[in-house]
Amino acid sequence: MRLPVSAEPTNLSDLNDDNIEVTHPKSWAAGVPGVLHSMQPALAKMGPGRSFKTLLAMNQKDGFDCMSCAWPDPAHRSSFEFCENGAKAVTWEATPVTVPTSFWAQHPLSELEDKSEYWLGMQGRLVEPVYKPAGEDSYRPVSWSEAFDVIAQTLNGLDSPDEAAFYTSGRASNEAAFAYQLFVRAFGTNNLPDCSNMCHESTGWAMGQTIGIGKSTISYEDFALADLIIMMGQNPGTNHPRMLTALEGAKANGAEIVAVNPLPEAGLRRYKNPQTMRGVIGHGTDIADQFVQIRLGGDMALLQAVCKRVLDAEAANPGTVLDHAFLEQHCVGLEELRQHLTGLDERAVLAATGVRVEVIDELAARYLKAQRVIITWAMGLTQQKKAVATIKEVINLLLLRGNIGKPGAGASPIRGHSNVQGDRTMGIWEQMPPQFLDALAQEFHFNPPRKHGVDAVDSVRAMRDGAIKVWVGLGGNFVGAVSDTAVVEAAVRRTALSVQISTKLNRSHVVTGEAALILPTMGRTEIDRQISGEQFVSVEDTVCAVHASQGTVAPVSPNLLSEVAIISRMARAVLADRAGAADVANVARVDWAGFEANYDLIREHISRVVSGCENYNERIRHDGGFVLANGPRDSRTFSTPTGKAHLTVNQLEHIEIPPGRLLLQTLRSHDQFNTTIYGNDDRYRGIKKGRHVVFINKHDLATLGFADGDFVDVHSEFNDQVDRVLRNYRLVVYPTPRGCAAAYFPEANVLVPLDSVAEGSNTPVSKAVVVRLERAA
Ligand SMILES: Nc1nc2c(c(=O)[nH]1)N[C@H]1C(S)=C(S)[C@@H](COP(=O)(O)OP(=O)(O)OC[C@H]3O[C@@H](n4cnc5c(=O)[nH]c(N)nc54)[C@H](O)[C@@H]3O)O[C@H]1N2
Ligand SMILES: Nc1nc2c(c(=O)[nH]1)N[C@H]1C(S)=C(S)[C@@H](COP(=O)(O)OP(=O)(O)OC[C@H]3O[C@@H](n4cnc5c(=O)[nH]c(N)nc54)[C@H](O)[C@@H]3O)O[C@H]1N2
Ligand SMILES: [Mo]
Repeated sequence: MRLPVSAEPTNLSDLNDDNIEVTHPKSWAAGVPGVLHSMQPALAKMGPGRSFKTLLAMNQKDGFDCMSCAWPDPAHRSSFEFCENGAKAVTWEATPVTVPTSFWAQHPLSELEDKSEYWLGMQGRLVEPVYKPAGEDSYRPVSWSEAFDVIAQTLNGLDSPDEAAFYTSGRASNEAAFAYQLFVRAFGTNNLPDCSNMCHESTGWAMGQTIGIGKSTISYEDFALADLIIMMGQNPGTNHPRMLTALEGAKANGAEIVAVNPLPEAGLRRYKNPQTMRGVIGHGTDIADQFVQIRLGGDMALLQAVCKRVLDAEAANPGTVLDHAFLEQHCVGLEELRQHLTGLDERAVLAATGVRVEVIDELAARYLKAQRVIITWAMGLTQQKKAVATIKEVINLLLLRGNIGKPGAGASPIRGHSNVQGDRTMGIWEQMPPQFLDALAQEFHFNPPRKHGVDAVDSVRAMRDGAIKVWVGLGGNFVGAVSDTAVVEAAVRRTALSVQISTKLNRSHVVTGEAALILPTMGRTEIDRQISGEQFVSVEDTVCAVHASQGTVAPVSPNLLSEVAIISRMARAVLADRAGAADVANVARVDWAGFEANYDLIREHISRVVSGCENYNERIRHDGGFVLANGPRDSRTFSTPTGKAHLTVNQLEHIEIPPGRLLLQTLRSHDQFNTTIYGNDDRYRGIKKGRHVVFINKHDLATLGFADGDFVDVHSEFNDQVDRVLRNYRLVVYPTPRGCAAAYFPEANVLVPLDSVAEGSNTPVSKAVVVRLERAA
């Protein structure tokens, strides 16, 4: 099929931050208006053929995996298994608009630097490799082989392989991720930071240390079997819209649902399912039976208070409340936890949570009544200073009544990027365990480095200090996504070379090293034809199900390479020159050209290296793929040092808000995917035509002497002398708890100090920034 290729980006004139419109927040999410709304731009730009080829193939067994989140597909899929935001993601990628060759000469970097993420993304798909030599202000088109030569020369000219870092964003397929980490480790470093460092890293540590695995202990079917689902720190109506269908199903089976969130998010309240008549014309389903409107960072206190009530109930009626058989056989630490919680300061709990005692009692009563409980969570829990400890409290609460490893119960982090979990399984981590490295060594006959690499925050520090000189990004937009924008921008500019493997332009292409390369790649919607025929890739969703994904539309340009092809060619170019070392020669001799020609060859290696992926090529071809083994879920096996699940004691702590200050969370609007801005509206929160807003409680407005609609400068306060500020933000009165404000990321990353990180996971504290408001000049 020949595609209509146009150089015309979207008209940007209707995006105007000076005319922000504010209406009432919505109380319901999704529904047919949402889906229809989302189809309009797709139909208009792609034409009906390309639209339907993508939208109808999304999440189908022979189609591609939607890249908008890691929510799983039900076994029985309707022909419409997609949501508004999935449709936006697909439309954004499958657009036939491309960046023309003339663009690069017309737009020097000094000009592109002032463009917004929205403008950059709207220029269209990248279709040719471009290079910005050191000292020049513009990119210019280069051939693929020139691009790989630049990378090989620069990497091989470094004093140590640890002077380079290789980032991964969670859209890379399992095949790309596996090939990438092999290349990086053969090159000689574990510097493999990834988006997960900024996302669910706290989850990985908390779950790993308590139950021996950093992944969800439930499967999709468990939602239908649960009788209580507690959703913490998550906005599914925008970020995991298909989850609402599972919640609706759970409710139909009698489950109760509790939402714990500072904001009354639309999807937590009512859901109109576009796939049912009730959703089309009816009132929809009321989702939450209880809404716990918690203060930012108050979850640890809430969870401890509920655990305490569970233990008190047991003390009042010994032998009837806790799951004694489970605790005795599978857990350690009960006595210490009991001791610790005896001294729980209830006043501290009320101060931290900001909720009334009856609200906590009600939640505890629901928990005690339920036989099968699922707790889900996302960024509201993970991006906190005490995130790891808080998630350990989630595990405590579940363990007390045996809610792990039985049907309809478990701990379920809801992951963000559609393959962020799979990338980890494939070895994208700066500190993969020795078993993985041993298997890699055995398979490829080389000595992978053992020294841990840098994560996201530490890689910024290393670039800032001149210790990392080359940055390679497999997807993503690190400059836009990580905290402390001014620091990361200066850090990246210090490097000798930055390389981005990308589908579309973003901030990481315009804030660069001295020299810079952009390598354009195919997206997941596109047909990936290689010498041996059409390829598929594989991905893992948030409940550990691994399945195939295959594009359905022609690539936007014949000049594009797949991610696997780019990585294979990069590996060949770089490793050939390093093959002096005998063990590197072994990896240089690996059939990289074969990897590119036929992804089955990569999967053969995966099946021998990655535990749980045995017979990968065969099992990935099963209808719907396969589910990875999971000790806690399948057999209540906990691979901790004791072989038991650990109840843990965590010291209660919450952030005191100094007088006259607010605690600010940074979150996503309905019109964005991370740093990708689809539009300037946040429909469910009632915001139109602008993103420069601060949501604030009406009492705080009065106390601080402001009015709704006032414009302010937002200064963050941290124990360093740096003034971090966002200028000219409109105050919007909003039902957020007192003392708790909110603004959109990525803009608000300016305010998040690099050194403000979660204890134990090094994740930026994006959900609790102390700020001061000043009237805008
Ligand atoms: N359409 C769309 N889908 C996406 C994404 C996207 O940007 N757009 N991003 C993807 C990615 S990578 C991820 S990680 C996920 C993110 O999914 P979410 O975690 O839902 O994303 P956020 O917008 O960060 O929302 C955080 C939620 O936590 C709440 N919260 C904040 N602080 C606290 C707290 O202290 N306690 C509690 N209990 N709640 C709190 C906020 O009010 C908000 O509802 O979504 C994925 N899916
Ligand atoms: N303040 C604050 N900061 C945050 C967060 C927050 O809540 N608050 N959330 C954090 C979280 S949860 C995450 S996951 C990170 C996200 O960090 P990243 O994953 O680095 O950022 P994205 O915005 O998802 O990356 C978008 C870019 O990926 C590229 N891309 C899209 N599809 C493909 C593809 O198929 N292949 C390739 N190679 N490239 C592709 C496009 O060029 C696009 O511009 O941000 C984190 N930063
Ligand atoms: Mo994420």
